[in-house]
Amino acid sequence: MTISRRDVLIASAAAAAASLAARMALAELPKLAKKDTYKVGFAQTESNNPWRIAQTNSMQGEAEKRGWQLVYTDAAGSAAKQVADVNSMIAQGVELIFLAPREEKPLIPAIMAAKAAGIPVILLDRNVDQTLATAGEDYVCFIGSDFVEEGRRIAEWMVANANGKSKIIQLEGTTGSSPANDRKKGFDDFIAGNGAFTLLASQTGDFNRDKGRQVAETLLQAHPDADIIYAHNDEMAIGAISALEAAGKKPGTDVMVLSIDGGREIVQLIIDGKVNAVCECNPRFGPKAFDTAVAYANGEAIPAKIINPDNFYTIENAAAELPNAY
Ligand code: GYE
Repeated sequence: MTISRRDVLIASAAAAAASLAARMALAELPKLAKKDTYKVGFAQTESNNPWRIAQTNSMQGEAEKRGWQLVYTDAAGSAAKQVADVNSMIAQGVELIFLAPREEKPLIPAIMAAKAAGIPVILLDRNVDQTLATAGEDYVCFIGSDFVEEGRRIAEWMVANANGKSKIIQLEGTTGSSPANDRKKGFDDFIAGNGAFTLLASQTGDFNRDKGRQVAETLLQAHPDADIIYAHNDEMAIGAISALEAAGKKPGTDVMVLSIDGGREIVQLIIDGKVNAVCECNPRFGPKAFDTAVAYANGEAIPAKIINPDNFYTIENAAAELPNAY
């Protein structure tokens, strides 16, 4: 068979059209076919605390209830592993990926790889850098708490209940993660310009109990006059309580302890008088996450952000709410 110049022209025109179509498809969010069940992925970021375990249980329980196949990975606190986990889910042919991105920037390539492979992504609990990826275009939506609001609620309670306490140590979450950025912003913005309070130090404890303890220990040595500790999660708050007790101080009395997450352990610590106030961060994602995937398959308009409701715990309601805490 001979190939004419005309054949070559037709073939190259077809190839150009195909590559244009592929590029146009890239500009659009991948669709999800309407089906009864799906094979979906859940790329968890780490499993080193009760909040993560509650979230994973909620996702696995919902998948089981609906008879969906769930490919589960745990990045063990490494953004690089989480990118690899998403790539492996793509290779395994999942139809949708639920992603809890460890940090705002490093997970962008994973979102783009899923998009290029035609797999829609729903972000769970942590968001990504909004200048680098867009809801409705690169990923379907974000489902999670309003972290700025969580930090603001803690600051508001503190200002109303400080009783003369005023010198604050802040233990930040994982550097570069959206809850750490936003919980700091909500809190700092609320006290900015309020001359009664001083932020003595603000340092990361990586959302981790032992790192929280170590950082609190160092900061308490540098600032022995601190009388308020605000931790971005329960784990670091519990670590800080150990540091306070080791320094001979009474958490909850000598030093006000404030936290976010609201697991059963910290709610009990409110009852015990060692913690003063906790803004819950709701880890019960399963029903909403799966409902959102179905709504997306049905062609419904999905909002860019779906916000989970958060409880708030103090001595006023801790005993009554203990059974409801995760
Ligand atoms: O507060 C923390 C967890 O991203 C909202 O991450 C989540 C946070 C949560 O490891 O305990």
